[in-house]
Amino acid sequence: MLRLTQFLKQYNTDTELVELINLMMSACKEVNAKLHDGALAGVLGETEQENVQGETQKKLDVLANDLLKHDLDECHLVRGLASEEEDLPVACNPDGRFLVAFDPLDGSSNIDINVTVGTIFSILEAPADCHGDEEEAFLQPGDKQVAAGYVLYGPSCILAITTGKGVHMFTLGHNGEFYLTRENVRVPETTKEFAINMSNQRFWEAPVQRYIADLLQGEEGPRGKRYNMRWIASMVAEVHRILTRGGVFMYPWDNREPHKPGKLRLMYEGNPMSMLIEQAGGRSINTRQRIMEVQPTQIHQRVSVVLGSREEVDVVQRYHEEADAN
Ligand code: AHM
Ligand code: MG
Repeated sequence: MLRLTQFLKQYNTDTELVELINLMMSACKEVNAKLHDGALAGVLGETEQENVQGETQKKLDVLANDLLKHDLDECHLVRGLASEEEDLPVACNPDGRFLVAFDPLDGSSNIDINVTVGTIFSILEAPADCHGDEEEAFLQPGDKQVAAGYVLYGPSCILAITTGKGVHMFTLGHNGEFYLTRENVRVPETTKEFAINMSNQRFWEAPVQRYIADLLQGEEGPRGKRYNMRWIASMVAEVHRILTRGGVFMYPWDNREPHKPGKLRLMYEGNPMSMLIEQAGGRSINTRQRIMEVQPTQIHQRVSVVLGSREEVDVVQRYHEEADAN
């Protein structure tokens, strides 16, 4: 079986990028160990703090953030980092070549119930003259990412990664090594499975209402097939399912907080997941445009997300274009 480093070298991956990915994986292995110990390590439950986005932080959100931040800060390759749990970007090494944006523990509402969570990361080249703590340095469209991936902490601990040459998956063995378990993952072009938080239905825009209503009609509706639904409330787990057996995942804008484009964050959720999905042959849009073409304006900015099997994302886009044309 091929180890992560051997595999990346075979793909002629930039040696500095290999070093950075390995370093991030050592932090993620520590997060995985803490999650496994759970209540034994006293790491479940909430802190008294809120993050910049007004969300109460779980103890493990903070712990995962601290582990990643510490390791990245010590790495000579990292100029700066941005995290869901940090108000502002943090400068690391002045000579570092890369910027790393990450969500240390995505889906953290699932921690206390022992359901899958994950770390999502996006790697960018640092602009020539930045120190690493300027927001503008990070505000590059997703198309500029040099690598993106997630580590899923579930029944198995799995890394899904792309450096722009397809998507590959590695499973963490007992010996602490990631081994290649799926090469060149492809998202099936068609699907009969969708994922959306249905409890927000009354807040959605008309085209989303219409699209989901049509799916729910099954073989008697315009789509002519019966759909299944899943909602894990952990984007990492949903994207992993879609990379494995197809599907469509949606977290669209809704009018609960109308001034925000959605719940999910562009820089460390939308962009890295879009790169993985597109590299696996799927599509990822903000209902009207490719997410990776969106020009970011703020490090914590939100984005509407529709991603997954090509045919299904095309249909969602068409419903929106038809609504816009009327
Ligand atoms: P988080 O980064 O604070 O965990 O929030 C992101 C998560 C996603 O993983 C998931 O898709 C979504 O929030 C679930 O939202 P909801 O609580 O509406 O089901
Ligand atoms: Mg998140």
